[in-house]
Amino acid sequence: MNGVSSPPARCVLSIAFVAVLSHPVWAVAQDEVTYVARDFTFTGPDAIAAGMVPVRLRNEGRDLHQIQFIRLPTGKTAADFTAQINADPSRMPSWVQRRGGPNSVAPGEQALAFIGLEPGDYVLICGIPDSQGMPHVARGMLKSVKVLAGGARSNSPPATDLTITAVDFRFELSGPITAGSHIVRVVNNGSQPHEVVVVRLSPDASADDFLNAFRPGVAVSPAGHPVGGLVGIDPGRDGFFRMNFAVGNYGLICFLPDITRGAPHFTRGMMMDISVR
Ligand SMILES: [Cu+2]
Repeated sequence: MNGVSSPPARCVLSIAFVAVLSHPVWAVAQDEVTYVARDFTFTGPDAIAAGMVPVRLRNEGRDLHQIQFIRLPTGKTAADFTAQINADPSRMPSWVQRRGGPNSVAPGEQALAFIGLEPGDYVLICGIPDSQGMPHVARGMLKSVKVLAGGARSNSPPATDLTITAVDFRFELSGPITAGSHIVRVVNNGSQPHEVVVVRLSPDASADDFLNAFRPGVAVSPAGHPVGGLVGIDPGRDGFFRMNFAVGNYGLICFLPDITRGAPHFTRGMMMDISVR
């Protein structure tokens, strides 16, 4: 620009400089992102580069926690989301776009999920109920995050050797699960959002026993305890979670509410007993 030293150009430059300084400075996470859950907050990056994002959740609280990534559609804000949750904590706004996340992480534990995030405005929430049945998001467990285009992150999915397919209303496995660490792909081929909660069952207990013994806010029952999984994804989407399976019995459960009836999907049969060898 050959007019840099002329007064009008200098004026333009200084306005631009002020605009940059007054804009929030994002540290955009390009690699694995880690969020810490406490009762009842999330701390972690405010901005993430778009692509296939490895998301780690470290639970430093005393209750089970998850991160549900929710993409806000154009025209909706985190304040709109909060207003609707405050008005009716029992259901999510119909316009949320569920993008998954690490599920059901016990106190002192951590978990890793891989989810595809396109650019946009998001809220991270925990939908797990407290002992009064109130989802943690209604107690303030929500964080606004921006996903930004133009980063160096790839869209390549992680290598996986096991797929759980969710349909309305059951799970299908691509094959038997062997003991050891796996990256599990979850595909939603249904018409509603679905999640996978993995439960480590006590010897001789079934997923049904776990659900009969389940009480909100109590992570461990005589029948078993949740050990991970993938939070809700919309129909047609997939996501991944890492799980170290031991020999024994596990249950897969979807707790998401039916879109019309409101009852959890497991009441319509969306649970599965599996045996790891
Ligand atoms: Cu479901």
